[in-house]
Amino acid sequence: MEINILTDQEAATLREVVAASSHILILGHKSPDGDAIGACLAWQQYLISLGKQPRIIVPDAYPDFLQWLPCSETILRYDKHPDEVKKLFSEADLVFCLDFNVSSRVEELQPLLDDFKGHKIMIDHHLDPQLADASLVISRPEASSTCELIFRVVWQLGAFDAMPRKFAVADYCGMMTDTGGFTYNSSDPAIYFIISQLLTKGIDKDKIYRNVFNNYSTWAIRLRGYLLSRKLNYVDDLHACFYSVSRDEMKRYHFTKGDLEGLVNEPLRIKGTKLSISLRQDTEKENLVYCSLRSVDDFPANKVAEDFFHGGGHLNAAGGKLFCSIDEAEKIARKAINAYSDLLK
Ligand SMILES: [Mn+2]
Repeated sequence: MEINILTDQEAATLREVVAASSHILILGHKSPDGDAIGACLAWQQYLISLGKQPRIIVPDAYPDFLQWLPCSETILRYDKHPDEVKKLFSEADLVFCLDFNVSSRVEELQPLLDDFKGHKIMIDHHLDPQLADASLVISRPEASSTCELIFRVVWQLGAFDAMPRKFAVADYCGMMTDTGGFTYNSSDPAIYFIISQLLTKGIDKDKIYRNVFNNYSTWAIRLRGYLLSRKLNYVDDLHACFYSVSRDEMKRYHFTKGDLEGLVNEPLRIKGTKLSISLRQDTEKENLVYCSLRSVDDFPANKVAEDFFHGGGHLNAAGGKLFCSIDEAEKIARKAINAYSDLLK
């Protein structure tokens, strides 16, 4: 089984740039998910093993269900500490961009990243990487997660034996969350070799699962139940559905970040479902709706996201945004489903 993914040239560049750098930043994307946070924390351990003192920076909050991760308290939020982050950027000589493919994915941090004159190295699994002036782009869209890539790189560089348990916890967490607990995009045998290696570090994978997936508040469970029970619009003959959640509804259920994570996958459990669309109003802006799409088999959720939701993504997992009311967004979702009726039937 092939674990190594870097060419000799790439491995050499990575080693050289890291060795020559003394102020290293690790950057995750806006609204960081388990893979982004896991990759940042795991990569931090790798760099620490080389004697570096990297800092992790993310644009904003990450969900409650990741806050138990070892060393997560070292993650610096730009929205809370803008001056400290600007100072770190001004001193840095190397920035790692993990789990995102374009600088716009760090949103308010984009100017700092774009203007950064030191080395930039991207490690990511999204399609179409675009990073101007990057010293190295390790882009593998076929990988299940960035955490899978982090493992492969660390393994190839011969550093895995030296990795502590917390490397394995963070890395496993990211691989697990990006595959829905190894229920999609997870048939590559190498994934299970990697897990077997991570387990040798003494991680409790069942506990990691519970920490992440069984961590809801009572309000969150009630909100999820309410949406499935009262808000799901299922188009029977097209095996497709959508639901929306408004600001007022989120307020009523004391919504906090992460409460609706993954809910868009739930309707796929209805027999025969091919497409599920979630529409979530922004908690502040009236005319901003976040859209999330999930599909199965070869139905292209990313095409629907491109055509109707100003977005894109993977074949079976895509997202986008609408700049309209939540009612208007529902109409657009219905229109999108009808437009794809030939493929959905
Ligand atoms: Mn990812």
